[in-house]
Amino acid sequence: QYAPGRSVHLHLFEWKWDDIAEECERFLGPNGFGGVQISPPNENVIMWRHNRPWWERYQSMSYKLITRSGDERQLANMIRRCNDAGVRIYVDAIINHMTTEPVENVGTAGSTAVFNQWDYPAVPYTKEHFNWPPCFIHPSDYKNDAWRVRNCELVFLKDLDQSLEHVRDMIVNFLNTLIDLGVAGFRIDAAKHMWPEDLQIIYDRLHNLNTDHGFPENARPYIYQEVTDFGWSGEAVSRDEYTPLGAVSEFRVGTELSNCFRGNNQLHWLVDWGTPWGLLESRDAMTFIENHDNERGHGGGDVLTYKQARPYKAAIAFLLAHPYGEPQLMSSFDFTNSDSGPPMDDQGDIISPSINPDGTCGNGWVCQHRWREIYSMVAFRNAAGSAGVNDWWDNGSNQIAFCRGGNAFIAFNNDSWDLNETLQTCLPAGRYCDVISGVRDGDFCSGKLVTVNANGRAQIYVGADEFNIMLAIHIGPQV
Ligand code: LM2
Repeated sequence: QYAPGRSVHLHLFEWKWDDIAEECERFLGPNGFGGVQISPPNENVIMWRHNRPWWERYQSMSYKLITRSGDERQLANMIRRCNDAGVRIYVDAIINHMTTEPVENVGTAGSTAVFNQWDYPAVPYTKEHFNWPPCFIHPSDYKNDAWRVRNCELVFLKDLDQSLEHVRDMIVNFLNTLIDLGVAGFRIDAAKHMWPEDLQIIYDRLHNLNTDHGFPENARPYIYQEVTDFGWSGEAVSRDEYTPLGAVSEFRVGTELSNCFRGNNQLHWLVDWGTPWGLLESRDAMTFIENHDNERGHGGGDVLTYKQARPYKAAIAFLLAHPYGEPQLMSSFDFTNSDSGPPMDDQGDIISPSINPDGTCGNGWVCQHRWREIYSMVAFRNAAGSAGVNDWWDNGSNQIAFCRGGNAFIAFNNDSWDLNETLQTCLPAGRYCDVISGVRDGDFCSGKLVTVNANGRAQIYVGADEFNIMLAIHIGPQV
């Protein structure tokens, strides 16, 4: 559901609605980003006991639209402003469960609950709306028992029974309220812990997207479901059970590309990146290097993050340069403790990111999306459009290059010796500015200049010890 010419979305993890609105207008819209995934907008339990961890937002108290990110008015305003800037909003939807916090008992909208009675009056949910009797998911269930994965509690969170009409109604009302406010779709949190047939009924009852926000008539929400399935032998719940309903988060992408760009698997094998690697069909796959969980070691998966910037940027560049999948980027706050929440003051209020003179973020925010190598590759993907991969070249080791139709060309060098070759770039003859090593300012290029001759060929150089391992050029607007 992107606006025309856009192709990448970005998780602005724990950002406030007012800050997202500003970021859409001043950066994301002008730089061609297609969408933003926001943190859960519904009321969660406040957990001072753990110093307000990021994960309190995965403990729903009600569907009231009030959180640390802002209230309903701010949410609505942000969605309007982002849509006007050409940037769609996708909501992280927590519909599998409710909070289980046993000590603290006040939510971000002021609601209370009686957890040991399964009583959430602000929804309302009572005991009969949960899977009963309660049971807990054991690690072995993920291999042996799909029923328990779906009907027992995920980390003791109170497990809703989505086969019940009342539960479906509450969830559908919540999601339709957001659609009417102008969102373009949903990340379905913990989808593997719910039955596909129940989710199908919920999805079928969702409204069409709001035409007042620029969506075409009869447009359906884009739904991507979080299903961790690494294809290890004997997963009880398979990603393939969810592809008939919507897209699925393809966790293998981050694992495989992290492995490649760490130097543990040769880049030339990427010549057949996609289903031959055991990945989902491209149209079913929501792809990413890291998400908010595995970035900090929650939920398994050993992936590259902003903390290993050089190989991380290369993995992101490949993710965005290759046509496989619907890519999502992560924008993080800096952390050392995997439980710590976003930058906040003594009241627990989130501190906004500041913007440094060079365009990067301060106040504890990493803002990978403002790193040149990353936002430049967003423009690259937009320029490449729907073209496939052509003119693949490799040296049989860790130097690779390919074109996207006649619009875009990229080369990577993950070997310990220089890449210095005359390669087919597929671009019209001309002088191009490498968008990885610099920016173009009028006629001036602050990075490498690449001269493409009448045959589309150019001398490509990526030294083994350079700051980045890739070089990228494309037609159309460069940033
Ligand atoms: C998800 N996808 O399926 C989210 O991506 C993930 O971030 C969520 O876990 C999880 N499912 C539930 O929505 C996070 C976090 C957990 C945390 C839960 C609930 O990774 O560590 O669990 O949110 O806040 C925490 C404690 C855990 C405790 C639980 C319940 O870490 O030890 O279990 O709360 O109190 C007793």
